[in-house]
Amino acid sequence: MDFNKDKTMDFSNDKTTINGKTPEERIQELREIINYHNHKYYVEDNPEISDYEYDMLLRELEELEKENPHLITPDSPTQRVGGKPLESFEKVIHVVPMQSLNDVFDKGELYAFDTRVKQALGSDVEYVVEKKIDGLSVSLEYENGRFIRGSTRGDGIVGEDVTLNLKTIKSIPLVLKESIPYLEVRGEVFMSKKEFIRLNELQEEAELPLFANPRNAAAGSLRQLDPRITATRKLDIFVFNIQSIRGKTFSTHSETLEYLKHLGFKISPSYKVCKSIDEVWEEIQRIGEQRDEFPFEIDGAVIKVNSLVQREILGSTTKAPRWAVAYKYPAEIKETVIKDIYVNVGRTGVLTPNALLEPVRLAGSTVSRATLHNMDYIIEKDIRIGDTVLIRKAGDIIPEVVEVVFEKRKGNEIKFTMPEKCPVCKSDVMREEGEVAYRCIGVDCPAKLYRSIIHFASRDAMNIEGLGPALIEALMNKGYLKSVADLYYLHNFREELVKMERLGKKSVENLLNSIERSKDNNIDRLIFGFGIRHIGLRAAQLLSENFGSIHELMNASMEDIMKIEDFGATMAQSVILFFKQETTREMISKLEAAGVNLVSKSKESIIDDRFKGLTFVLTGTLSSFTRSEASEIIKKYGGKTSGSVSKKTDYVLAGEDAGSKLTKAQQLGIKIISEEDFKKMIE
Ligand code: 0OX
Repeated sequence: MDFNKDKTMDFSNDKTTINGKTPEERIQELREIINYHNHKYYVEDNPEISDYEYDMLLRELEELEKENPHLITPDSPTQRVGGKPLESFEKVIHVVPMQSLNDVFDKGELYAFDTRVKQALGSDVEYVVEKKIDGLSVSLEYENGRFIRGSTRGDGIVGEDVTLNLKTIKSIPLVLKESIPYLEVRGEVFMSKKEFIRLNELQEEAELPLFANPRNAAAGSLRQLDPRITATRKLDIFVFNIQSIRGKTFSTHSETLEYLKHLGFKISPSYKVCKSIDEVWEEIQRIGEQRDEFPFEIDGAVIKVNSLVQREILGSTTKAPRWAVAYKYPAEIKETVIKDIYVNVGRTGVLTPNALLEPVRLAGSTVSRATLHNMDYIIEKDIRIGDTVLIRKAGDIIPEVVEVVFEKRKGNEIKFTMPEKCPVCKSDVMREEGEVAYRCIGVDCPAKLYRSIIHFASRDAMNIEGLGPALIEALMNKGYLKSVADLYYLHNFREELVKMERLGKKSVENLLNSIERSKDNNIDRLIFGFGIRHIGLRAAQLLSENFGSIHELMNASMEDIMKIEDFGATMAQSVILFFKQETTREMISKLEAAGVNLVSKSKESIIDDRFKGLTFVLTGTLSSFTRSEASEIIKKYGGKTSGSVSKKTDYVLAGEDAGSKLTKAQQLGIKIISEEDFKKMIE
């Protein structure tokens, strides 16, 4: 291809020209040249010019477009990364549903599929075998040969408009070789193994959470609200189906793939047309043997009937086509020896036992560690240090110990016991009744802080929307959160937050607004949010009702707290202990300085104190108000409510179908009032 970068000014007429071409003509020419080299590099993997020469062409185009902004079109190669970050993705309804595939897991199931197909057709059949790329399915739409919209599969019927992000993928042509009126194609966006490793290295350096596998990384990258972030991720695509086309007809699937290739797409890599199911099986085995060498991950092979007429006859169920299946390869299993067992403290404080292994090659990588899940798993499988075991990759990524090869046991293997102290902070390790997991109970353990923040932000506590576990982890890793009080200082990092993974400007604003709103919560939410042992929602409400403020509560004595109905010594002790801690006091000072409300609102809203010192128990169904409305009224008149009847109860307000509480009140001789009596009392 010949391209001329020299600009010579032609003053023979009024119009500035470049080598005799108008800017418009040169822009058009440059776009064609760039698209040609783009295709050579990103689709064919066979570049003809150096990166430098390519960059020079792009720069010339950029400059010309800058001088002539009216000539910029959305399909210009300069417009791949552009636009402002989105606030959210628009919904897209798939006119042609994006179906999923039925799976087959062995040779028998594959041959059964072939039998079904042949029976339905009453004739012989040809298949196409493709690699099943492990990424995420997208639809690309073109009008008159120009890329107009791209969307995710979603549930197959409704997906999300990710056009701007898809435009950053260089192997997606923005302009097709032929200007056909309409085309919708389906393909798989993926991240290569190499790019996945590079991305996780960067994530690690930035102390951000790692992606579990290339598919998650591709999905996370495509669902970025800011296309500039997607552009840095170097995603790729293979296209494998025409969903809809106007102005063209075909008779086989392989013909459609060749046509898509001709249009400029990167199609299903080295697909194979097979004349028989035996040939299909051979191809499946060949792919299985070679899968580790592919530069991308696959999660199977796809077998499709080649004839489009036969596909029509076979049709589809509501979920999947009858003319295609996905073959899923069994997970590879290897034998190795457990050299040691060590414990990881997860972000939720859970201790997970792991096996240190004699290194072994497994499904494309050298494996030297495997998860043992939990103590119950170790006991059930009788796994010991020194055992020869079978391992496999669970979900093809994290290796796990499957079972012990008991024939190889020598008798000197060592049983494993869970440590009594946390290996991170040396606090006690506990196992709650009914729980499988062992947890660290250390207050200062980073794992514990993470848990406290999740609880503090939860709906029944401070109700901070948009602050999920993954974000909390990322904020802790960045050092922005060292205590719950730091939440109220997050606004100081606004700029940094906007740049973080999965956080756009809009979501940062929403988060900061939600944090700001939470400052005004009543203190019952705050007390519950502190996560004091033995203090649940109801106890937190009672503390809020009985003490005017956090400061009053902080200075209360055991006796003061035990005066509260339903409060025993254990609960009171726990509250005292919590507020005695230096760390608690520091946190409260920080909350106060940030403007978090520390005053009880129920105290503020008392109308008059006609019920002062009186405790009510509500039972049965009331007709004029709900129980919580009645409870609110009692509080407004200075009274208290309790959940159970005792000698300390002054009144039992009994509605319809009152049960055991009424009986107890009668036994204890407590005054029982009807709804009518209560109404008179509050007149
Ligand atoms: C893949 C892949 C996925 C098209 C219509 C029904 C099944 N992940 O590589 N799906 C399909 O086919 C769809 N082919 C593929 N190669």
